Amino acid sequence: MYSQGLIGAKTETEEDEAFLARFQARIDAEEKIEPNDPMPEGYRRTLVRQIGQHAHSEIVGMLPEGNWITRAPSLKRKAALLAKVQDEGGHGLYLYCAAETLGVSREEMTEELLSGKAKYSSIFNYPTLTWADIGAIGWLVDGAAIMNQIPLCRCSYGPYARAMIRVCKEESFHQRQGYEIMMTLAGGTPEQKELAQDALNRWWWPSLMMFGPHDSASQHGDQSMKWKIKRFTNDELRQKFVDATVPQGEYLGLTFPDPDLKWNEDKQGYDFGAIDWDEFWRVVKGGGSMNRERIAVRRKAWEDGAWVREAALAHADKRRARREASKMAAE
Ligand code: BYC
Repeated sequence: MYSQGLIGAKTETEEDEAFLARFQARIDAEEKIEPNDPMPEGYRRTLVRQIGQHAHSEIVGMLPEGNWITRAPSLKRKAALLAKVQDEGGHGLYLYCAAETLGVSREEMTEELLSGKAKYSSIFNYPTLTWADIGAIGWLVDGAAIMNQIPLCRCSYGPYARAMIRVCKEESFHQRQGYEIMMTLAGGTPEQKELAQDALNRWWWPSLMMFGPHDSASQHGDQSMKWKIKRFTNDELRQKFVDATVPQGEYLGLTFPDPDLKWNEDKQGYDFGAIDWDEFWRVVKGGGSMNRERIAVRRKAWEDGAWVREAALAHADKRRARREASKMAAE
């Protein structure tokens, strides 16, 4: 089974029944777990995996949209897109910091991303072919991200939960800017409306895949729910997303690429067609049309930035040496 590396996993933790029960009692009492608190090794590893994947997704997620900054149709659109992409860089940094509180370094996490051991969201392996894709990403991809991330503000691990509060506020702006682009295109010329429809057709199913495999195939789901890292299952969040998004698409006058999508009065939600899980796993395992390019671009950025990291460390060393020298002189 393809599985993400678990950086820095300690194997020496002693976790007897009493220790695990005490930890679970804290979780059940809705206490936040903080970096220096005792925690089961599995809890730490699950968080490193999830927060690491989340951070990588934000950073890789800058690429498909960054592709359109120079071609945005107006100064207003360019400024908004630039701000959005910068926000995503910021989200990646908060999340790397949150993961670092669990004893892994950003360098280690980056190496796992570049070597292909660590995953990032499947959605960013699809290409952005037209300007309408920027609207569809904001509306659907950020919309799905918000649906997934609002509950993470109540995650049991304090640093992750607190990072998510600001991330969600910014994602909400991203979703609105995307929907506003879609409204403009859908209310524009027939050609513009056609671009919006084409983008919805291409981004709908990959957006549903963002929530992860069916609950029955979700390896980590049950344990993460028990530890209150996740508050809803993959399928629950996917259903909430469909229910919230379909009326928004109808308001735009667009149609969804799913003949089985229909309102179900009994469950007070939409039924929808089968997801192509073969496509999902192919993309997750590196077979999407953009996987290679995304990693190649990240590798180049990491290598090109080596001198900046070295200079920053040298500068910090110099300042520390100066501070110590002046402290000794004063004594
Ligand atoms: N893509 O047991 P499961 C964003 C993997 S970015 C790739 O259900 P879990 C944004 C999963 O890692 C959005 N892989 O896992 C940025 C596991 O493999 P490993 C990113 C996926 O963790 C810029 C295996 O499948 N958001 O917001 O319980 C612009 C089995 O899955 C995917 C987050 O990362 C996928 N879609 O649940 C715009 C949110 N789905 O690790 C927007 C935080 C599953 O055993 N993450 N896998 O090798 C989560 O909430 C959870 O990790 C997931 C998966 C719901 C994604």
